Amino acid sequence: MRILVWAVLLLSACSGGGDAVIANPWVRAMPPGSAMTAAYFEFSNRTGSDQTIVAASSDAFELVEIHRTVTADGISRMQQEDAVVVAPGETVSFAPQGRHLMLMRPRGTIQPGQVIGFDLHLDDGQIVTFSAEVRQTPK
Ligand SMILES: [Cu+2]
Repeated sequence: MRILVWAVLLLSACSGGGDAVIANPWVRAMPPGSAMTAAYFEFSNRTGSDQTIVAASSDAFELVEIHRTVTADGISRMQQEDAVVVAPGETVSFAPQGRHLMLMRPRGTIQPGQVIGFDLHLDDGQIVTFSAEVRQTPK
């Protein structure tokens, strides 16, 4: 019986963020000469409690930050966000002109069609993994 319990615990620990669902992920193809780009997706919380994204990482970039584009007095600028709280049942969009993962210092050439893996780190220690294709425009 104890073995069964451990198996269940292991399974839930390996499911990568449990009940978070990532939809429509993509990475904007890098313009020539650019040293940074962004990743977009929708994050749905299918659990019964808040899920808080506190960091993101990728093997393809040395630095990944959570940013939000805000417009004030007609000027758009990006702000770094320390945490994104997703309420139960809620979906948060990372989309152009809004929240995004800022991808900086690529470790190699980033080409359209390439698939890049990401880890989203939650405040409870869970990691939500997903992969996103590099493209000029969303699907
Ligand atoms: Cu940014």
